[in-house]
Amino acid sequence: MDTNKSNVAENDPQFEAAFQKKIDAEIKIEPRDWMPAGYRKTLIRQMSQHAHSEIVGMLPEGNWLTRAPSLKRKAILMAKIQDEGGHGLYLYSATETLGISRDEMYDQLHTGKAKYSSIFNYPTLNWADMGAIGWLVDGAAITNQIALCRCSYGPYARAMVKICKEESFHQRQGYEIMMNMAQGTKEQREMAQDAINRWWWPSLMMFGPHDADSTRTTQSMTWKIKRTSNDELRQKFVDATVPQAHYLGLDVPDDKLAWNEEKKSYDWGEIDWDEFRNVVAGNGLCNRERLQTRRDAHDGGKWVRDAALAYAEKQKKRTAAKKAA
Ligand code: FAQ
Repeated sequence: MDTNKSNVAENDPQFEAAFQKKIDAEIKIEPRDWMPAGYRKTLIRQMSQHAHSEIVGMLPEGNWLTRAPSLKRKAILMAKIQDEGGHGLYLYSATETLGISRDEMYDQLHTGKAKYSSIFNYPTLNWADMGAIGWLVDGAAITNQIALCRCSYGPYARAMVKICKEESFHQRQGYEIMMNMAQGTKEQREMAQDAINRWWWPSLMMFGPHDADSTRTTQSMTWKIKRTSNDELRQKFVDATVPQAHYLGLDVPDDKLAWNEEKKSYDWGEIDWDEFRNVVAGNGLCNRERLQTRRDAHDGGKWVRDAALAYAEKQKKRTAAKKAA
């Protein structure tokens, strides 16, 4: 059946079966293809949340631009933050292909209706936090996003390929900051340890609830939006990252962490799920501040958007007048 039609009801069972067949055959779904209402809704939710995470994620690092310890570090940090803004823009554009406008998405973010990653509600207290964010937060993001490169929705999957390449640079620059600090003075080593102490558990929370508590995973995996479950990705991240911490000579803040020779992976402790739920519900250390900063930036940028729109309108009229002449 040709599912390349958009004029059929979004809950047509015959089309739904053909749609799933397409997914099972690893054929990408494109914006003009027929898709079930639930698939569209799930994608809009996940992709817009992801876009919001990218732009809110600029804030904790932006906080350190004026205090970077050297010109080189400042230039690298500035480039990284700009990359994150760019990721947000690809993702908003990709989400718009599903029929929601950017204004609606911004509105959902600014009114607190939409979520963004819990990790960005933690404060950045010392310079080593820039290292820990690059190493751990971008590291966790890549672990998740590599799987999303094979998402069944074409525009999301393609955006992820480019984003992962940039995130990989971000992860390395973060690790390099940590390496420098771990090999530095006693105070610098202490700052590096303090940063890992504070960022380790929140980074593990980025992968979401346990599979058994995840309301979305089963359906999202059937639709191949997600390829790997939250717990599997989290374990992958732990297994890759613990040896990196040991190489730095830093401790991972988990008493239960132990190599399991049989499983060939690490056993580790339990996330504080009350803290996770609290932060996701909007009550973390920085939730209110982050949202207010976003709202202020949006309001402050209104004159730029108005000017760009006025210019585009003028150009449109000029082109039409040229064509008519
Ligand atoms: N924080 O059933 P599940 C970066 C929500 S940043 C907040 O497991 P799902 C840039 C979840 O949305 C990384 N909310 O849901 C950067 C759902 O809520 P809903 C950005 C969370 O969707 C780096 C509910 O809990 N990456 O790269 C969190 O199947 C460094 C139930 O959960 C993404 O956003 C959380 N941690 O799986 C910038 C990845 N976890 O909608 C600066 C894209 C769960 O039902 C510096 N997203 N929730 O109300 C995903 O892969 C998925 O949405 C998961 C959750 C894995 C986050």
